[in-house]
Amino acid sequence: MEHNLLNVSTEGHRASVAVIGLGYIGLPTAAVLASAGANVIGVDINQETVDVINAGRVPFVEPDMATTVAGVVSQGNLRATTETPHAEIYIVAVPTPFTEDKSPDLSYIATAGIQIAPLLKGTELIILESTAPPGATEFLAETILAARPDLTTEPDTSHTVYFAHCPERVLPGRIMIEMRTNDRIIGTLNGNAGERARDLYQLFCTGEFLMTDARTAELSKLTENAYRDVNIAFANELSMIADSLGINVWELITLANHHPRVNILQPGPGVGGHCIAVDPWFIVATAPKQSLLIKTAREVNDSKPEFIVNKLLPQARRIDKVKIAALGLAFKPNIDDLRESSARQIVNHLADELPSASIMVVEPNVEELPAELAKRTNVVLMDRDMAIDAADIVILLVDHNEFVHLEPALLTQKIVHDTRGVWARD
Ligand code: SAJ
Repeated sequence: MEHNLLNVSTEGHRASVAVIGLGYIGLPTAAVLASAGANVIGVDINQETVDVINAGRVPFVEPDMATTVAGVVSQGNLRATTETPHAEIYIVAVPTPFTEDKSPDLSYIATAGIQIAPLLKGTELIILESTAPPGATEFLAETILAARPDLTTEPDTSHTVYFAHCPERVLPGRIMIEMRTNDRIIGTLNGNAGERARDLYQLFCTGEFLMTDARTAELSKLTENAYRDVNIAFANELSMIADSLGINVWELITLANHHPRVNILQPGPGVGGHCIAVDPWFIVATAPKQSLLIKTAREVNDSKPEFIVNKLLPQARRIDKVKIAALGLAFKPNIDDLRESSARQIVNHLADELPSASIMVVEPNVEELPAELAKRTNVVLMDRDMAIDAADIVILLVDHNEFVHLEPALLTQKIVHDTRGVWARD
């Protein structure tokens, strides 16, 4: 039976949904909604992104997304545009970066609001999906109402616009699965916005729907990522303690994790990605006096790339024209996402410190180096075996499958730094 949301418009057509921002969350959301039968218009400022999608292709790698996008575009259920259209439901999935001083930058949310405002007729539902500090949904509503004083958030009038916050919690690499199966938190700002949002997500999501207010929904999303950041910081701090004592941290954690109530995460070269390395700062910015542990955890994780570089430099400086194979550039295994990547930071730092070195980057998930590395004369992108063969020092930065299942003989007579504990567990 077709869900009634697909028929809610007064003309008897399927409800139109505009997804603003076709990035790592907006595009899969638009695709999954369209594959559930909704009439979806994706909006992005980047003409190239729009063209690629309209051609049925994808602008970034995410398992299983390409086939879904190709299908919904060819069926006409998803089309992309740079012009914000009128829609009955808007999903705002724009970036929320932080500024130099680590405070949240809500300018993309403001711009989305300013573009939507003139199109509204009343009764539309606007869902903020972007991860944002408590109060951001109110900020979006205020931005729109400031531009359209004839509209209101008072429920049940023909001029009411409805607002909800529905944070996404999908894991990059598993987005197409988790989008359909994860539980979803839905925060209502006014009226029945939450119920309407739930009806929409129920088109494709089989998870449980957890209803709350917008501010609690905003803070829950940040809490989840801060929780993970604090736990990774514990592992990273342990790795630095163990190093100072000459103890193998991987063995240490394996032993401690045999305790029935201990479950320590894995240390690494730092915390990357655009979520865990960013979101806890939104809590710190909102309640600075109360978030001492969360702030310290961020600092511990942010200090880890430099710790790794400082371990490697003295060895590298002892070798004339040293050759370093740097395995991995993504922020985590088996994806091509280089955002806030610690591996990338480490390679840049090494390249700064070792001008006469040859740094051979191996990243099987990208075809070219990011611009800041491509322009360096001492960094090249290379095939795995060739790089390792030529290297004096091998540093494992990302546990991509290609590196985990490496022939151990390749590493004999190399100086090896394993930041992920893939080869160094024993
Ligand atoms: N990492 C470690 N050690 C670990 C686990 C992770 O060093 O034991 C590192 C990873 O290598 C990576 C970083 O942490 O650099 C983050 O990776 P992740 O896999 O923990 O998380 P993300 O950033 O890919 O996705 C997170 C998820 N949040 C939680 O698990 C609480 C995901 O569910 C969210 O939807 C996503 O953030 C988001 O968009 O906010």
